[in-house]
Amino acid sequence: MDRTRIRVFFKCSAPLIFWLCLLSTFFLGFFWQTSEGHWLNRGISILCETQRLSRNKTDLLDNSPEIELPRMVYTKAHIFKPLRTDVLTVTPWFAPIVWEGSYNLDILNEQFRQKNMTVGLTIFAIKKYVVFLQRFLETAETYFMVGHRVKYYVFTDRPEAVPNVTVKDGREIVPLKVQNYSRWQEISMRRMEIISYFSKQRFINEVGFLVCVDVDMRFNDHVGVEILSELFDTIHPGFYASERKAFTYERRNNSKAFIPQDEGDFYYAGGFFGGTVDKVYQLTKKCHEAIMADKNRSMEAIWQEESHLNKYFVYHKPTKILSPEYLWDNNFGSPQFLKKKRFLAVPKNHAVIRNRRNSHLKC
Ligand code: 4GW
Ligand code: MN
Repeated sequence: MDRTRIRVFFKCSAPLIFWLCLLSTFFLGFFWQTSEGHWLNRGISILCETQRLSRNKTDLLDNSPEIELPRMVYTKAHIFKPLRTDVLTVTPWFAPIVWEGSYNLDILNEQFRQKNMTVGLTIFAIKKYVVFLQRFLETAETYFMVGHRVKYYVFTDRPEAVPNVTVKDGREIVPLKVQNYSRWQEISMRRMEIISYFSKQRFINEVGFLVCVDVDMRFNDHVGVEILSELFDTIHPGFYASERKAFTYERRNNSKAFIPQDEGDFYYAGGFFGGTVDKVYQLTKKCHEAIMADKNRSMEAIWQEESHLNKYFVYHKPTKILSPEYLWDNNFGSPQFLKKKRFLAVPKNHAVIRNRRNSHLKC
């Protein structure tokens, strides 16, 4: 009797049980898919994430380019024979200071060649300063980054006045039109804004390093890959031996360029700095912002963008420093320690070209 009852019960409810099972499987599946908070689900996604991350890192390890030097024969360095004994060749934060005789160019050239990079050189030739272009570019072809790829970015308000200098294979002159400003201080300072803008828009896709220099200059000796590093600047030829108090930093404390008397390492020149595109972008952007902040309070730093650059370097130490060999002016003579004058100021006919500052020429 009981058995038949049970059989009848099952016969009647079997379809119901069947549908119930089907429905619950469906709902379980649905919640499994959607509930991010489910502990099992969370566990699985964490597992996937770590696997994905570690796979990316392994890819990086496997694909990072190897720089391997060929057999090279050269005089080895010697612990008790410093390459230069007369000048400082490293800063207390371990940045090299580049002097003639302190580096092996063959090693550096080979390492750079294997990186397969192009160097961008930015110059500004606004208004009358286009007259400096011909000699600048010709001497750069003889001395600047010889054997490597170079893009000369020439910012000018007169692209038609950029001379047609023939350049070697792998090198190119790129005129870029910019507006001119009526005040020379503005022309000088706006370089920061323009370099930061173009770094983001263009340079980052075209070159590995940027070198940003004045145009009223000529190359007079080798300037090569020994200068390249993440962030570099040149010691100003007027202040290489000066004490801090003699540096012409901005000393008014309401300017963004203000540097207190007891801070600062060197007086850096605004006419020769550079680095990787990202580092030059950060530097020029920050200097431009500081210049604009000053402008909004009707201030202008004593040496315009050079003052802001010096401020930046107090708190963002350069990774390499160029000796005054890389930015010299014959008005400072020919001191013993200066083995080469690689990049020289072209004397300006101030009456014709400009009517400006000479007070840097004190030493
Ligand atoms: C005064 O009349 C002027 S004009 C001061 C700078 C002028 C100027 C500067 C200019 O008319 N056009 C121009 O392109 N520049 C750029 O700014 C040029 O690249 C130049 O090398 C740079 C800095 O000016 P500068 O070489 O005359 O500055 P210092 O004397 O510090 O080297
Ligand atoms: Mn200059």
